[in-house]
Amino acid sequence: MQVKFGKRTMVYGTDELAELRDANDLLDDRAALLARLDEDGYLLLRDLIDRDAVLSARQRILQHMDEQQALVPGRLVLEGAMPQGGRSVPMMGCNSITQDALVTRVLEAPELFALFEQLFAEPPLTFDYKWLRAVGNEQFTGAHYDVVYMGNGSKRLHTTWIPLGDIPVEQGTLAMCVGSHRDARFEKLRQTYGKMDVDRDLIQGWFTEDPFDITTRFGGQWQTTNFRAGDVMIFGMYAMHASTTNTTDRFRLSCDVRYQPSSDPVDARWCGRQPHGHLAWGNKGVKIKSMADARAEWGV
Ligand SMILES: O=C(O)CCC(=O)C(=O)O
Repeated sequence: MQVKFGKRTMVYGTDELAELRDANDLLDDRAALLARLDEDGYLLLRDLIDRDAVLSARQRILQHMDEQQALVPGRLVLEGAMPQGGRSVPMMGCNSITQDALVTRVLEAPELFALFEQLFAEPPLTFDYKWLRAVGNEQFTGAHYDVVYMGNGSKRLHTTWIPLGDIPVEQGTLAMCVGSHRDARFEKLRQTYGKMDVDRDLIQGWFTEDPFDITTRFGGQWQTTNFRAGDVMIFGMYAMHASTTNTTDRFRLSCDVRYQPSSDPVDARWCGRQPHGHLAWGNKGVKIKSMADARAEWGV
């Protein structure tokens, strides 16, 4: 099936955009889960969070967007219909919608706490800041490592990507470049781009908008899947990821949240009752170095 990934069209289900594999059969085996995370760079767990809870959170978020007049008036709220040429609606942070009880039930799900306690062999903590997204038509996320945004604390920080609804690939799904977290060909990338912090180094965050720019230079394989409400994806700070492009007329709702062992240092930007967020990056008047210039300096 043809889908859009960044600005390219490619065929999902082939080597250029293959299928993620789930790790559900390993769920009761900590050593096997850790080995899979090390091997693949991610864990896809189907139906981990109670599906009805995810659908209730979705409905609450759509109601909120309706109140903000972000949806098409008169169209069924539950469809998440976006206005013509609909842009993404930012709802990130620690705010009334991310802290709504129905939403918190999912973003700070007991199922996630139990899973991370199993993985870390100690109680986890989660950032208060939540990256809640309603991604609009023709919008996508470029390829990046998360460490450039949130690498000032725990080295064992993990991202959990939560689809808030059933999301087919053409609506904008998370895609992983499998192999990027450990293949030797990515080492120079890890030692250059991977050492950056967007607030300290004032550079663009995305390494590239072109998925093939990664695979032709460094290798790895892009993989994604059709997600269902209840599924989650877990990965570390050095797993290159992006999203496919939303070519539908409905918002793609998802949230990415972070978990780490509670005894590790914490990146203060993302925690507290009113997390500060980025310190300089994205602020008006702050000059940001282009990724093209940075890449020329690094030679990657
Ligand atoms: O949902 C997206 O479009 C991007 C997600 C992401 O970059 C992340 O989970 O770290």
